[in-house]
Amino acid sequence: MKFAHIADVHLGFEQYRLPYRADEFAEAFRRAIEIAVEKKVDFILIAGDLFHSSRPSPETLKQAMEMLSLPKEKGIPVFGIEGNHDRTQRRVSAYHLLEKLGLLYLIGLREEKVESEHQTSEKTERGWLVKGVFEKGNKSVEIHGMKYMSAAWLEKNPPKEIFRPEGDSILMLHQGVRELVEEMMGKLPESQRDYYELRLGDLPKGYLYYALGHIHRAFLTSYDIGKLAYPGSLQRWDFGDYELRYRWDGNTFKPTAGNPKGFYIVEDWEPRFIELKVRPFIDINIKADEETAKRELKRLSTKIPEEAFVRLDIRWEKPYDVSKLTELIKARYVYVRTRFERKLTGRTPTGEVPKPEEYFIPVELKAINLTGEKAIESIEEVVELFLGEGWDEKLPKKSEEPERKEDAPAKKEGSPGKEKGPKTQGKEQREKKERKDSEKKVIKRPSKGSNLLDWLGGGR
Ligand SMILES: [Mn+2]
Repeated sequence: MKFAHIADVHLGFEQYRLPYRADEFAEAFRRAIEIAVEKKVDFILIAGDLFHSSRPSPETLKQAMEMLSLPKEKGIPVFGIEGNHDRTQRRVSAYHLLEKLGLLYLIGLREEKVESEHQTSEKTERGWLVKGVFEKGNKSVEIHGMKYMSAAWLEKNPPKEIFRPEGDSILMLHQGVRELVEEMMGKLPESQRDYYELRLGDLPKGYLYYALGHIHRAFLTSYDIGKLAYPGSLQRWDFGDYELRYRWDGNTFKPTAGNPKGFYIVEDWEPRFIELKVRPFIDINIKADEETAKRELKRLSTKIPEEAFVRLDIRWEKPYDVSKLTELIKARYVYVRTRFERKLTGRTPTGEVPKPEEYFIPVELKAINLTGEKAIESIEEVVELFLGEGWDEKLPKKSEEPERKEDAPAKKEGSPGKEKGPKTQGKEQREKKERKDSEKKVIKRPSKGSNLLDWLGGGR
């Protein structure tokens, strides 16, 4: 028995608002399907987030239909579950459409019973549990699973009560598992609940393979008598999902390799990772003055492939024109992020050296950090920021240090350092509004050099 395990395809994702990135996500899926077919797998699993959106465009649907026709022509069944990106609260999702066309068998809890060449249904108190079935010679495999569910739902409906392995079985889920997320990204604070919905022990035992999706980094381990795997996204998700990271140690760049992208082919329950060649993402971190940054980036630029996407993360004490730096890097896309890292020399009325958080209200801090970035997206964000709310906000009193978002671990989807796009503005503003009400006490700003323009002028 041989099968492919693919997840987090994200068809239709125009990453960084670049339409050609959606084509590249589609291309990676096409390659994965072609390889699976070439290697003559018996069936293919898609563990959620085939689509980037629950309402894919006609063009995206057409891509999915074309690519899934390939295994269909060869008589290779494809089993799928919906992920958090492409599930719907309505009765019919894009997956139902693909199923109707005979391109995919949807697994999970459903209102109606489904019986087909590769599906069977069991009545449960939560509805019909539709399972996948594959038979070959005298061997048969059952594929259990369901779409992405919230932590709250899973608490009321433990997977152990829903799923029981029967013979050789696979469990397919699109969820984050706390222990595994922590193994990949480091220990998470108790408050950080949106990275996982399950604990490892919540997974029912006795399955030979746990085909997971949701975490965008490839990861393989064992669980009970089986193997547990996340293939990760087929394309790089963001600059936290880098191919290579160059970190400045004060003197030189230290390179670190990231994780490969691809999927698994599992033969006799033994998974083998199939790497796909995808667009390289390179993350460069530097903290240096303009002259050093220019010299070192020029030296580094010879190592950057032209097709790469590059993030240049600059920490500076005094701003300078970043366009001089981006010119040095010949890459397809360069995203610049700048951050102030400078000791303040001013004094608060009490005579202490203040922290920036005490000096500036959150919206000002944000504007300071964004100014100097030349990427279109950031400029839009700055404009939105200046037009938006938050400017009448008061400084927090000293004891209530505001939460520093930069220090929070990666957002969902396993991605340290995910950029905040303008789309998150609404939410942030709401949060600020809520915070505003709770902050009544105000400290006085130091009289000199305390406004935004003074700060941007630097070098007091
Ligand atoms: Mn995903």
